[in-house]
Amino acid sequence: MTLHQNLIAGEWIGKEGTKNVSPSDTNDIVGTYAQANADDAKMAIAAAKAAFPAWSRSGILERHAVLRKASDEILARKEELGKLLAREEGKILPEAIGEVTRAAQIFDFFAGEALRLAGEVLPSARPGIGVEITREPIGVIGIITPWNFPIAIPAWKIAPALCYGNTVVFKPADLVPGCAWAIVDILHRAGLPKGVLNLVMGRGSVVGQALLDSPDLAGITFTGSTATGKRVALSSLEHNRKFQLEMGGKNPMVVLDDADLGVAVEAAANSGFFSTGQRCTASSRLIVTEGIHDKFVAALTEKLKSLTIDNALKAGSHIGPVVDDKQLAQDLDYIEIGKKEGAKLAFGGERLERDTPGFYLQPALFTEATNKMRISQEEIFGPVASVIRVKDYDEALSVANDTRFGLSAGIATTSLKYATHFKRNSEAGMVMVNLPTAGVDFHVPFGGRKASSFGPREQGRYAAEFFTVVKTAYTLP
Ligand code: UN1
Repeated sequence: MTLHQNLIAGEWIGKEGTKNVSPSDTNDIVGTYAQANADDAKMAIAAAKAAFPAWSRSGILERHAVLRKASDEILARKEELGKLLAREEGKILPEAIGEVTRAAQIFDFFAGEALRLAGEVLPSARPGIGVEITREPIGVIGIITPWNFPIAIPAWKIAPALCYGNTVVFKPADLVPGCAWAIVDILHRAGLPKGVLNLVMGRGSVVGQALLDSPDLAGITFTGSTATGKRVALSSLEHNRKFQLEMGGKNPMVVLDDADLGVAVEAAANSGFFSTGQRCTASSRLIVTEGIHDKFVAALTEKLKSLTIDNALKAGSHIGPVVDDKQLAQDLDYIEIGKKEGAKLAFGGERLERDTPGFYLQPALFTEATNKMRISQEEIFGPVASVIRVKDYDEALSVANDTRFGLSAGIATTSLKYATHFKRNSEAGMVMVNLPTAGVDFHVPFGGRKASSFGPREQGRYAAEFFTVVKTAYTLP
């Protein structure tokens, strides 16, 4: 099998590889991917550092052209890349193709942003003096991405980094090197000068740690667990560099008595279970008022019964497997914890056997949960959600906000009054009315509050906050 190598200073290098196994079928080897070591990471950082002066001064047309070309190729290959993504991560093919399309849209958006770089000119407080405010790239950026969005999250970090003139060392999650390799290959062939984008695939404890320990990174942008995010933060303070963190969620989905039942059930099923619940924007707390509670639980249970859990590549699958055996063990563990805590397992929660050997889990729905339970407070990251019964909107809002996280929050209601109040008073970075908590646009800010996020927002024009630094220049002509 071809060895997919790391890209360092414009050269594909690396001898030893590990096998990338599909969670839908553990006999399906997606590919062999080189494992970088700490020295490779250091070489990659040095290459990015050497490439920075020229790239930071490169013309906007050059940056535009590379990002545009990458977008075109990703879109042209969306079926093939979608299949690769579905095979290595386990989300179903239509979702995977959707994610690849999103990656293409992100590159397209930032290709355009390269042409729209702007600053401000202001009069000084002192007559005769001019003040200019400009944005400059920050330097070498370390990009550390998770396994659950193998192409979209790398895209939404790499595209703005390059657009604004930074150079990059990219460390994808060890479980999903395939899409990471493909996107780097595409950008490399699109004409990036050597060293501008470097790929170091490998273990977090080795390659990720080498990035954290480096004094030469100007910034690290990270999406992943809260525990690792904290380590990124502490090491960044040590090295005086910028950092941007997107971490966990425990997103609430409120369902009020006046909700359209069909809308509420669709939103809850999508939020809680699609993409196997493996999204930091997933909702695992369904906070439901008394009047609609029983109808909602019955309708959601019917919906869950109708879903097909099977191989990500199989036509008709609604939900693919859990990503690996470790995550499956964690999901099953939380299902046991929920039962012990006194929640009622109303549906699912069993491991499933399918034609191909994989990590299949029936979606699990708990009822009679309270917000104090561990299943309501800790991020599970699987197809497990609980219904928490509340008496009215006020209690729903207070339960929704009673969490250490604050990424996304949803409400299903036909009341303008409650929708408006919820948008204003939810302590989350993103609020969804009559929509799932997950599934975001590519051109608007993404991010959360409290323990979910740290630093400037990602995506859209707000991405400039992290990927550039502002300069204020005074001139006496
Ligand atoms: C989405 O819900 O469309 O890791 C995106 C995650 C998020 C991305 C969610 N950073 O799940």
